[in-house]
Amino acid sequence: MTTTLSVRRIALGFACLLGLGAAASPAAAQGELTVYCSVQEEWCRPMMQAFERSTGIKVSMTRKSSGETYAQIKAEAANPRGDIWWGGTGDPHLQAAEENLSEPYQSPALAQLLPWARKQAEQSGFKTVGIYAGALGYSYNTQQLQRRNLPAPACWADLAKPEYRDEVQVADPNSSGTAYTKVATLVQLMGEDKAFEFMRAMHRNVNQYTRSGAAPARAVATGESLIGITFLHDAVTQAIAGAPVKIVAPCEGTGYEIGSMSIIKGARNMANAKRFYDWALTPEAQALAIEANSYQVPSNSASKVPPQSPNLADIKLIDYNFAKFGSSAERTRLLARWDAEVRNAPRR
Ligand code: S7P
Repeated sequence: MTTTLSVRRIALGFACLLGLGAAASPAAAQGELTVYCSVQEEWCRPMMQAFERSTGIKVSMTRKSSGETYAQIKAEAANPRGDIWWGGTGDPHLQAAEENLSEPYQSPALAQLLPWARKQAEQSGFKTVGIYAGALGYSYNTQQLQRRNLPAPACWADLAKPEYRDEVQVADPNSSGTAYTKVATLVQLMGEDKAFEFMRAMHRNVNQYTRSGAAPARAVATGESLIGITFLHDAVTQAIAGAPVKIVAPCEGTGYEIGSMSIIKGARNMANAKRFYDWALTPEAQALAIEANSYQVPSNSASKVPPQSPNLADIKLIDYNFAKFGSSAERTRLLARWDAEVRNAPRR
């Protein structure tokens, strides 16, 4: 169209006058991408750098926990600032999908994904997709355990015992996807009222509700907390770094996450968001996890599962109901109940 063309010519003229045409880098030529990243910073950074290197697209990345990122995307819905949300537990991605905060997309790579990752896409109307999986559990510091002459915990039920007063750390489920997975897991294992009774009893043993889900694994590694509830792969990262930690898949059984990725509805850089999406599902991109000491099970069937990853087949996993616990009504209701009955419960 003439108007557009003439505007472009004028803009080009100005760019040449200012010398911008000659100075433009290949990255600028390829445009930009804003990524909200919900895995650990140590994995977010190399992932974005590798995408920039392979495409020339300039990435601006913000790292936040899963619940916080969901809340940010919701708050920005009228004027979206992010293009793609990569990583973080699946439930808030599913809630975003239901609330029409994410864009449907069927990547050509879908066919290469493992069934659980494809199912995550199908049940959200292709508004999110599985990128990795990992089981929930806890770790404890073996030196501290010995020093305090305490018995080794092996079950969820142990974490409410009086001998572990002030010894348990876990994140706040409002900010953290890991901690919401814990709430949903206990509800599915015990029934809702019993699970809340258990969480109120365990509350007396909690020394801190952290913002980030993986922080308790680091606190266990340094001996700051005896026990930390996290995904097992986050505790593996600490064990491999040499920390004196023992990793526990609770005896009653446990839940798991399907770490997910979603394109944000109204993304300003939609084409680049789809490019990132396709790239992030390749075995080459998924292999970057191991280099960043992240030991989730990757979703592409051709990706190598790190030998250090907890073997999901050896863990008593529940049949986690992602449709129910990732629904807007259920997640909102359970978080409100947790705030009212657990967070604010007396500790003595
Ligand atoms: O990267 C490790 C990991 O455990 O972090 C993600 C988690 O959602 C981020 O932490 P929050 O609990 O703070 O939301 C997991 O998806 C991932 O496996």
